[in-house]
Amino acid sequence: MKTLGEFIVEKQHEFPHATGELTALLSAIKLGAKIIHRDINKAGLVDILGTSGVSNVQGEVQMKLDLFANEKLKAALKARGQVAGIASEEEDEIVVFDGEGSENGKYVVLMDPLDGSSNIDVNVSVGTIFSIYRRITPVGTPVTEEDFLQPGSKQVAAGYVVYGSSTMLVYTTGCGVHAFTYDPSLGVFCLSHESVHFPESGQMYSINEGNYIKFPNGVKKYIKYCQEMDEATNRPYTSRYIGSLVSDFHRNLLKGGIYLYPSTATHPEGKLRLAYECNPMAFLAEQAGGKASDGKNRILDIVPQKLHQRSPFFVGTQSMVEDAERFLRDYPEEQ
Ligand code: AHM
Ligand code: MG
Repeated sequence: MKTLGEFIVEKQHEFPHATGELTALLSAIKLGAKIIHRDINKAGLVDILGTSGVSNVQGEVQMKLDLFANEKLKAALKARGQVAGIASEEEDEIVVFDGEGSENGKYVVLMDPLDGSSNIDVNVSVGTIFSIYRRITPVGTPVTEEDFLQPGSKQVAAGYVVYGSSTMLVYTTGCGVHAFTYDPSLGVFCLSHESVHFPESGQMYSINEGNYIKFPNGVKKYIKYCQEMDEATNRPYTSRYIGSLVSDFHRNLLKGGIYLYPSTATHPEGKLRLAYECNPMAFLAEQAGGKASDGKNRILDIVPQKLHQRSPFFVGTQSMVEDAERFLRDYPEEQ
């Protein structure tokens, strides 16, 4: 049995100038994940379910557990000196860490502390998503928004924790994707899936079909394609949608499939946030032999203009994402 801590230290040699700082940073995330795991598992027993009564910058009601997860992760990251600041789906602005030498941290972390929050109260899987960049501004000075508006291709590491039937942490540092299952009795994440790869082909599509009427033409046609009978391509595909990006992505990664959150008539930019959701998932997808796109462009090439920027999102098995892109090209909007 190999623990996450052991595995990360072992992998350090893949980075010729490694100083151990990224290792320490990942272990802060690991600690945050354990705390969130513990509290999610007793959420029904303590007064932590339900809404907090406040909204985040995007006007969405924040659940108490969202805020809790945000605070715990922030504290874990601040306690080590490697992180100079964070940006979070739950914070309006970037959070610049000050004091205790934080300005000497080389890294910034962008995170969605608890994604899929509408699922919390009904005991359905949720997840934590994180994305790590090397800062652009000089070490020793406070970080600025510029450090957080880097394209996803600059990520140093990214990953997620899925709090499902078991809790798993999945991460990449650009050398493959590795998954660790949490053993609560030991309090450690154990390596369970090394070098995870999307299967060559997939048979699952994940999309909120309730929004069908609002989808672009190409997406409507692609959904119909998924539902058609065709022996050669094993269609019709199976539809699976949890409404929790981390869980939907995780299932598709292991079984083969595509997750789609396109633009809609009411949300032309889609729903998911480029920095907190799309970029980390795109980095993982590519590292696992998959693909991530906004329908036209590679997600990791998009240069963000705003912190909370949204993007249409198509991610999963490479051939399936390419099919979806083709449908978007072939069936443009009627003028
Ligand atoms: P959140 O960050 O507010 O939780 O929203 C993101 C979630 C994703 O996890 C999920 O895939 C999607 O929103 C579901 O949206 P919808 O309910 O519109 O299908
Ligand atoms: Mg989210």
